[in-house]
Amino acid sequence: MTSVFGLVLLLGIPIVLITGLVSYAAYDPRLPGNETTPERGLLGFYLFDWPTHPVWLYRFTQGVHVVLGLTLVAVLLAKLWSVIPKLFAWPPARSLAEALERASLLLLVGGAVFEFVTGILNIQLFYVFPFSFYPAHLYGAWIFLAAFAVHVAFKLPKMVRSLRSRSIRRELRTGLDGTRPEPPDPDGLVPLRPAAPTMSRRGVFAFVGGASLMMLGLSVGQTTDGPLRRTALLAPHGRDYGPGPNDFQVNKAATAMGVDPATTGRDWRLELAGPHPVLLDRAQLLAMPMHTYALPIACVEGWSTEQTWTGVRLADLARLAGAVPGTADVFVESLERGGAFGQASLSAGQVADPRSLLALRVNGADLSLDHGFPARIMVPNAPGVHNTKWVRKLSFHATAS
Ligand SMILES: Nc1nc2c(c(=O)[nH]1)N[C@H]1C(S)=C(S)[C@@H](COP(=O)(O)O)O[C@H]1N2
Ligand SMILES: [Mo]
Repeated sequence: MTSVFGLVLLLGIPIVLITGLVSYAAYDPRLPGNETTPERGLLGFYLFDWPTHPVWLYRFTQGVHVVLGLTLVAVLLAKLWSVIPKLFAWPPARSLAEALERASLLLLVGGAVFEFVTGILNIQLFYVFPFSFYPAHLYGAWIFLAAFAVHVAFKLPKMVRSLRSRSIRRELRTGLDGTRPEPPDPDGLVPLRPAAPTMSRRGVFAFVGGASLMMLGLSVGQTTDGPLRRTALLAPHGRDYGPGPNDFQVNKAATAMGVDPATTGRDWRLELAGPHPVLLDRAQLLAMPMHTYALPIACVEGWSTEQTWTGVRLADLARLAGAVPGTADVFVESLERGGAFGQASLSAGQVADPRSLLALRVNGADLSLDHGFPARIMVPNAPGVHNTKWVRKLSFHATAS
């Protein structure tokens, strides 16, 4: 039974790890203002510039990261439960190899629990831990990854052997009456004098599998648009967000982020910094060539939604400020005071993509204040957190190569 849970985790956890590291890369941590993990050193490596094609990629990878992570919670708990006697094994080690293995278990179990707990607290926006989520979740992931690799190296042969030792099909046909305790094993996982079984193995699988499917079913809807979205009962955000065309998910409301509505009115100006600094009001922006694209907002918390945005191309704004699209990245600053996401950098490739907008309207209406009025960034395939709302200033810099 432990091996079956182990196999499911062996298939699932690498996907959660890889999509998580992909998400880190999608933040483009090399660019100024995107750095959320100081002193990351080698652990902050990434191998490629985050692309703007296909537009749904981050929506997909981050949806998988969060939804699959939630789905695996029950399997992880069942796996830990099934090996709990090992936790208390005494003496702690009889050989150096065993000492190494047990030390790796501490990091394995600690790392897994830490990653799942911080991840779930984060998607619930429940910041009870006294440290910053991003560096902690990243560093925790590397520790967990190392311990996971050691554990797989130690246990893979045993897992294969025990999976081969009996027929899964026969096990699934065996009810409580036919359930027999495991024969004693050299590892001491099996009780020496087991009580009569109260549950069949297939019953345990049905229970754990059912719990996993329930988690999946109640959270996958938040990655879709359409009727399925209403089924995402485990998604923490509310369901009504604003009037008509603006009625879709809001991450952080304007008042919550200290955006003074007075600063978004007539006196608002967009500041363009670059070789030729420019100041524009909203009417001047609306007089520029407008472009409309359907682009998703894909939050690191797993939820995503595609809406139709209208605005000015970032490339046009770059040219207006005297920069050359394709050779300049941009540092975006918002009106927000105090929030962590009031500024972000976009790469030269993101600025140059014709679908990258300073959006003024959504679904045919002006942006609502909560969706970023007077203007917000919308970049294809960018993590939601880089679609800065309430934009105040864009600074174009020649990209360091
Ligand atoms: N200025 C500012 N922009 C921001 C944020 C913020 O907190 N402040 N949140 C970001 C995050 S994390 C996401 S997922 C998107 C959500 O956009 P929405 O609230 O319009 O759905 O906005 C992004 N833009
Ligand atoms: Mo987000």
